[in-house]
Amino acid sequence: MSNKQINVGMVGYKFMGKAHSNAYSRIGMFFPETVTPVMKTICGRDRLAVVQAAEQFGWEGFVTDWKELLSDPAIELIDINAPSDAHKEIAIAAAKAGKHLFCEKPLALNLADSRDMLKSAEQAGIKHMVGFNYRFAPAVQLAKKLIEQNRLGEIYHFRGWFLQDWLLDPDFPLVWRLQKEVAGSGSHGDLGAHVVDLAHYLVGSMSEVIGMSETFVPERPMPTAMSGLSAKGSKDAPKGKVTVDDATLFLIRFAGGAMGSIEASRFAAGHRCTNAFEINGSKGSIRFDFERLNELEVYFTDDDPDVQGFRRVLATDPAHAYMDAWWPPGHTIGYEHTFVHEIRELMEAIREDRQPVPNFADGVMCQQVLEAVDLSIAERRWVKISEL
Ligand code: SOE
Repeated sequence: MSNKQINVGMVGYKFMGKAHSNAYSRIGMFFPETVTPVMKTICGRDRLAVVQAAEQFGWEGFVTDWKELLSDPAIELIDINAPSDAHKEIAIAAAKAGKHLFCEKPLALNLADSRDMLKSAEQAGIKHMVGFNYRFAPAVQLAKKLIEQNRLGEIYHFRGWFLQDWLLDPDFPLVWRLQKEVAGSGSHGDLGAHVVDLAHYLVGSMSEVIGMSETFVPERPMPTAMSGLSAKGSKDAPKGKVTVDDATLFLIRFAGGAMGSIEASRFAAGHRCTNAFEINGSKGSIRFDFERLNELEVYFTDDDPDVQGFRRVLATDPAHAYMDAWWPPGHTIGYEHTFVHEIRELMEAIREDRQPVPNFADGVMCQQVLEAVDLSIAERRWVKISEL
């Protein structure tokens, strides 16, 4: 059994609230050696909905005002997974109250806000983590290991794309993810942010970018209800303006010399959640597609010529990160496990008294790239990351 517990207060109870709740409740069972999160209090403004979520997800209590979480001395960690416009105020107040922080991505609506959040967290001396969960797929951990061990040699190319198609229907309602003042940006900040983080994690920092973006459907009917990625509305309802990008695509020069590209779209028919990358180096290549998240395809140039080709490594053996905690080899894991691993990293960081990775500094670095791309689009030129 773990010898330590930490009391959690969580703001948000929809898609990410459910994913995080599931992860908190799994840690003690599968990673008993680490700190165990205790699901104390969940917060949401809609009383009926939050009561239901508390019961369904297994939280001990609920509140309807996040400030109550901060004034409760028993709460040690605040988890923020409400829409992006709520992140900054809650995070800064929670840091001032001395609570550790776990915040969903994108960290804030813009770079300046994310820098303020990092500064407050550093001044308060608390632990801070940002929710880039895809790093925690064992196959992505394998990619990281192969690169660190120089088994791909010098890296020449990073090619990443995160494609969805849930906006194809022009009558799909104007949900919060399509409003700049609530979401910060569209596919770029929602999907592209994950790929930027993976590119940073695997290949390193970027020196300059140039991009293009498009909003294919500029107006949509107002919603009557929304939850997660689904929403209700009538096509005859009054319309509102979409104020974010539907798709964004950009080129990258990495500080280490590699070339890259990242594409994010919610209009890629047939792609439900294709978060994929390919990396080519002097000694080999790797490719990953989240829709097959247990696998990493690997190619080595020094394989014998008669067996050369991409091999499919099923990253489920105990040799792979986290897998000794789960099932016997070949018994695959899923999306929800990336959150369990992510929160396990946060628990380990608290246990070892170090910052978790990725933390708010990684969130800021990501936001800097997103904004550099926006600037390059506005000014139709290459933008150095150091300009921001
Ligand atoms: C919706 O586009 C979404 O759920 C994102 O918000 C997540 O960050 C991504 O993991 C999957 O798609």
